[in-house]
Amino acid sequence: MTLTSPAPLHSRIGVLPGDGIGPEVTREAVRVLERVAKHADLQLTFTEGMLGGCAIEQTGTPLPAETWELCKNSDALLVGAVGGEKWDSLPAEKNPGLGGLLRLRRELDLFANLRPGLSYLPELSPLRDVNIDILLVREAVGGLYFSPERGRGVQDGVETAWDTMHYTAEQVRRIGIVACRLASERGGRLASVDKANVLESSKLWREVMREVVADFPHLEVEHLYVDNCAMQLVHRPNDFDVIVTENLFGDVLSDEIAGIVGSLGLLPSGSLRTDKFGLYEPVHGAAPDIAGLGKANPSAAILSAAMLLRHSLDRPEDAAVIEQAVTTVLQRGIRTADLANGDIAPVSTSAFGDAVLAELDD
Ligand code: GGG
Repeated sequence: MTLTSPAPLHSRIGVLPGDGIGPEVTREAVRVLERVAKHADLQLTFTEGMLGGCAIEQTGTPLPAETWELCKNSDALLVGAVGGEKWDSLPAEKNPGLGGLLRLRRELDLFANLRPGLSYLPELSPLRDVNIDILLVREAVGGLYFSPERGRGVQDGVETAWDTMHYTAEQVRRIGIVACRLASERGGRLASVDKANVLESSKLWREVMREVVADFPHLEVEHLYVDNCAMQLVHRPNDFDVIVTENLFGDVLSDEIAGIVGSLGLLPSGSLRTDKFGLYEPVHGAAPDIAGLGKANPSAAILSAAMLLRHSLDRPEDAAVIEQAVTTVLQRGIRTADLANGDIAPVSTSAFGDAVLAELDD
């Protein structure tokens, strides 16, 4: 995303660690930011707030008023993960995801969710000859996740539940423009993904995307159905550069990209709007089954912190230093449990963070 004004000397980072493994991976990301700030003479203040299930336990709501205040008074947000089985059956507004994280994205209008999938170490991929550098641009405040009509009930005597995929032309246009600009700054290739042979919302998506790409004639553009895209990603992953798609399709395809890269623990994300403010979080969820065991891979959280520096604080060089440190640590064979194999004993979440800090000090 193009930045227009210089970064302030002092930046306020709101930290919302959330649930499950969220706190342990966020801790490593904050340590890395503190270290970079020290080396780069950057003033960062970190203020912690509650989001998700932990907030429900303490205050009865997933997004308490104090967290809102913190978000409004921050230059960028660093989020861990939210959710857990315990809260899954709560109604939408009380749910850690919909009532917490997704509400935050929606009300802050963070419509452009950037999910970079990079082969930091090609040998980690389960596929052969893979070296991908894909940027998935996910529309993040519309679609099925935010159905104006959703519900559950008995209709004609039958238990029924329904969600509706809803998009305005303007919602498609603005994410399309972001994706075209990013593709122009990168490899010049764009795949727009929909299901225009079936869904009305996708027919609109394709029509609007055709108009948007007409203003970027230098781009090589393909329009793909989401099922075909899922297959092509496995078949010819190296051919993709920027992929733009709607909310749910983007969530599914980014997990597929994580699988191609080698682990969900390697995919960071940033949710942006048209100013510099952004929310940065790993693509992975709260993983309650491994919470507190020191098994979580903090790479995605650390790489999200790098995205924060690049997109919200206008510090691309510092971001690149972090990305290089994570790559070097992985290359040196230091791996958390998700990436270790028979030959490599896994290190803990904090030991991986220590190794990244050591690289930053080098
Ligand atoms: N860090 C990502 C996270 O916490 N995910 C849980 C969640 O509710 N995600 C919704 C989504 O991004 O689709």
